[in-house]
Amino acid sequence: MIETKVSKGIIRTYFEKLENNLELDVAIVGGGPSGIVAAYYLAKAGLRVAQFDRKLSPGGGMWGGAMMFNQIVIQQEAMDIVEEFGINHKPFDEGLHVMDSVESTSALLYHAVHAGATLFNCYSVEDVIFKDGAVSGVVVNWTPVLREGLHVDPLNILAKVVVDGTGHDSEICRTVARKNGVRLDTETGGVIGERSLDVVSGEAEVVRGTKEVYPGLYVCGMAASAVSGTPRMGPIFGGMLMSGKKVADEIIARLK
Ligand code: 48F
Repeated sequence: MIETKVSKGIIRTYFEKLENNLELDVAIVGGGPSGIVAAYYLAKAGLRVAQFDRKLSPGGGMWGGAMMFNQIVIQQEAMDIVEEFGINHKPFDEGLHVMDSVESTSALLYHAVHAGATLFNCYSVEDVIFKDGAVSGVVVNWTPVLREGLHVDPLNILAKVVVDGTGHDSEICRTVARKNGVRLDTETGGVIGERSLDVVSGEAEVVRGTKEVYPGLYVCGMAASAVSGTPRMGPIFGGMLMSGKKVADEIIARLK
């Protein structure tokens, strides 16, 4: 019967997909622009990478442009990444380009999955696996389970490295520091917290702060700004794309 064939098709292939992603090279937490760019380059390099986003529609803060005006700005420095993803763009002012935020977000998502990254939406990463003094995977649960406050245990997924791409809250770095009493590679040893807006310094510092902050734990995007205490930058997205590429390059150099 076609009715149950549809159900079987979904159930069998979904659980096959989940089982194939229980032991990863890289687990990326957060499906914002920096994490998606990282997933794309990591998958393209042949690594087994899965990305987890708690929302139904990953893409983070890129869909809405600024104040829901669905355009974004990217500086010249990051345009090679925009070209790699085939996103339409228009020069706007010296060194600045504008693009449609919906086209941009969907292009990043499409190319990451098409390159071989697996995207799990509606998954919240509620903890990490912490073994022998290193971050070694993620602990995931359904977002609705956590929203409803249901007492349901999560599932465990091993990964050689974990990337915190959770945006402004840098949830994974906070959890690792708080639960395990360890020092991160920051000035204070903890998550310093994001500073107020400064576009030039924010864009430069987010890329600089993209690094391994604890054995097995990397940070990218706004989470990197929050962890190292550098300024936010608003709806200019070049730094996010470059941060995603940098974290991928560092992990590829380590794992390949
Ligand atoms: O914040 P977000 O878009 O990440 P980003 O790559 O980009 C930041 C920009 O969008 C913008 C900006 C730069 O111009 O200021 O804000 O740093 O997306 C983060 C994603 O992580 C998901 C969340 O749903 C969002 O889509 N996320 C956060 N915490 C968790 C999570 C978690 N614990 N488990 C799963 N997903």
